Amino acid sequence: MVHGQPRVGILMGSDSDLPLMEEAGRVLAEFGVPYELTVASAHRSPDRVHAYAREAEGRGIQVLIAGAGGAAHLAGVLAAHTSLPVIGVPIPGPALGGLDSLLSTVQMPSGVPVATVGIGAARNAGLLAVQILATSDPALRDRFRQFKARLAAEVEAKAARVAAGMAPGAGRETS
Ligand code: RP5
Repeated sequence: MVHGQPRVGILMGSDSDLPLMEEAGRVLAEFGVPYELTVASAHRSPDRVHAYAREAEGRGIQVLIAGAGGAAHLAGVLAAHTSLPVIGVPIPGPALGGLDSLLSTVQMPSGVPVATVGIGAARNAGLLAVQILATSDPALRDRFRQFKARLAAEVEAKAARVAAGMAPGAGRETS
């Protein structure tokens, strides 16, 4: 956990979503971005969702990340009640593998967007939040550029291993 005024609010429909949604928090921590994390359900606790959305901006939150499964309306309801950018994470469930969550998160009406990442892609949600914050934070932008450079270097290393006929992962640093 990074100390300081939270800049990102991570919400999830149930504590059963926590193992996945914690990945978004881990990314934010990697970039030194303070965040808060809570449970609020669009259907089971609509008043809590409403209150959170109304108060978040005034508390200094700049981006919301919302993960929910099934009839996943959490991100959309938050977006209805705030002008903060909302990133939606469709949580995979047992019935339809997350397709239900994906469609109910992404198919927002015109005028009320939710930036929806892939099914279960909480890490990407964290990265997108970092990128949004980085548009007005040069130090964070530098850290994100370094992250992109590391990604590219990893691909170069993989290409070299493949060219050398090595098995996937062979020759990788272990630390
Ligand atoms: C959704 O229903 C939650 O976001 C969760 O993904 C799913 C199951 O919730 P629980 O029954 O585990 O509380 O609202």
